[in-house]
Formats: sequence, structure tokens, C-alpha cells
Amino acid sequence: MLKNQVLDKKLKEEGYVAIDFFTEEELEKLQHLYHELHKDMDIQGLFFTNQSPDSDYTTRARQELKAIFEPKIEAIFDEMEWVQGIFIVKSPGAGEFRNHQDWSLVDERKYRTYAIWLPLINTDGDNGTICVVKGSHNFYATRFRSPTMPYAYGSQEIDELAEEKRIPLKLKAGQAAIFDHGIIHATSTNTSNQNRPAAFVAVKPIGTTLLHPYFNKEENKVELIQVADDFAFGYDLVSRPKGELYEKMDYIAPEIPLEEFAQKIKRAAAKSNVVKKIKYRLNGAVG
Ligand SMILES: O=C(O)CCC(=O)C(=O)O
Repeated sequence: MLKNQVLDKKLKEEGYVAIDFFTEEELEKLQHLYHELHKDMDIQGLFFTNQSPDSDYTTRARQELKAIFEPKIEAIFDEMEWVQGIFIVKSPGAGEFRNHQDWSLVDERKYRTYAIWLPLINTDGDNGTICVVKGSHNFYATRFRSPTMPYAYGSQEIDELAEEKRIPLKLKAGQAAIFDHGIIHATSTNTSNQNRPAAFVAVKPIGTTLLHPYFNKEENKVELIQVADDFAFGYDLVSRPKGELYEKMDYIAPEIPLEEFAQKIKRAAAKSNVVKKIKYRLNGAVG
């Protein structure tokens, strides 16, 4: 959890909090690392460090991101630890990253994990800006999520409503959105003429087992598999990962009626009010 209890309450209730994360000096260090590592790359579309076949590059990116982020993670969180970190770069013209939830990393019946998304340039709504559906991490009982499992909110009407209701977090370089991996989120099209680099880091409660839920379609089961912390590097997004089976459970397709979903969005929005917003701001929230 976040050490600042007011911001932690916002994170638990709304599923996200945006804060000033790095000092100017720390940001410059990160920008320097980014430029050095990517100077010879011609990035087209959406680039993820973990999909690069160049192991020298991925190893360096991971190690150095860890060195830069870890002290900050220790400073702002209690009892949370680094899992992994990557760069995500969205080139000019690259389209929207559609609404989605991130993969589950642990046994979410007991624990929550968080993403730290930090742009290296200012984001303005139209250059690959992160957007979230407030409170959506809590809309339905915990479900495991991974690329082999159907996206729970994937029907056209639900997706359109989520798109309409999501809010852009116009973060400046060095600010970060910390969000529950279960929140519905997206990034906008990059209509600018420059790349939008961001660092993307995952944290989990200290000592929890890292898991990946694999959807075994033949048996209609979800297999929770214990994976290594570099599992996502080179993972092809479709295969059963190697690793010991932690638990196998029935896959139950979620039922999400549009009306109910709309109500949940409304209720989540009604929970935040001016007094709360002021309180969050006084405690360092920037969005
Ligand atoms: O940085 C981006 O454009 C996409 C980030 C994101 O939402 C994700 O990887 O889950």
C-alpha cells in the first residue's frame, strides 16, 4: 500500500492516483537512459521493451529501470516490491491502445498489484495519454486476467461506454499514474509528431508468488502457473508458460449487463466530490 494513507484510500477506492513521482534530476537520468538505449531504433507503432529479441538491450533496460525506480518504490510504498519494468514507446500516428485490463500477477483473491506508468514527455490528451475508468478495478468480483483469457469488458456496447466515460490523465514528464492492474485503461492515439516514451513498472506485495493465469480452452479451466520474474520477456502471448501449477480452476465467463455496468460507473463517479478532491490534492495527487 501507499505510505500516504489519503492517497492509498484514493488508490483503493478509485483504482488510480497520479502524483509527482520523479525530481527533475531523476527524470533527466531516466530520459538519458531512454535516449541512450533507443537511439539506433526506428520505432513504428507501439514498442514494448519485453518484445525486443535483443537480450543485451532488454537486460540493460530492466536493470537500469530497477536501479532508478526501486528507491522511489521503497519511499512511497509500504510492503511492496519491484516485479519488472519496461519502456513503452508510441510513435507518431500510432493508434489508440484500446480499453483493457492488465494481466494478473498474483493470487488476486488475496492481494492487489499496481502499475506505475510514467511518461518521459508531457502528455496532453492527444499524444498517447493514459486514460482510466474510475473505480473499474472494483466493478466485479476478482477475475484472473491474461492475454489467453477473454477480456471481460469486450462486448461492443460495454467497450463504447467505457470509452465514453474514461478520463485522460494529462501527466507531465516525471509525473506518474499508479493504478490497480485491474482498472480498465487505455492510451490515446499519438497525433503528435514525436515519440511518446513511457516507463511502465509493476509492483506486488513483498513475498507474494508471481503467477500467470493461462486459459486452457480445451478443458475450460484457468491454470494459475508460477512464473519467473522475467517471464513476460519473450512470452508469445498464446502458449502455456513453463512453471509449476499453483491451482487449476473452472473458467466462468463473466456476465456484465450494460445497465449494471453503467450504474457502477455512475456510482464510482458520484463517490468523488470536491472535498475529497481537495484532500487528495493537499496530499500530492495531481489528477
Ligand atoms: O503506454 C501505452 O501506450 C500503453 C500502456 C498500457 O496501457 C499497457 O501496457 O497496459
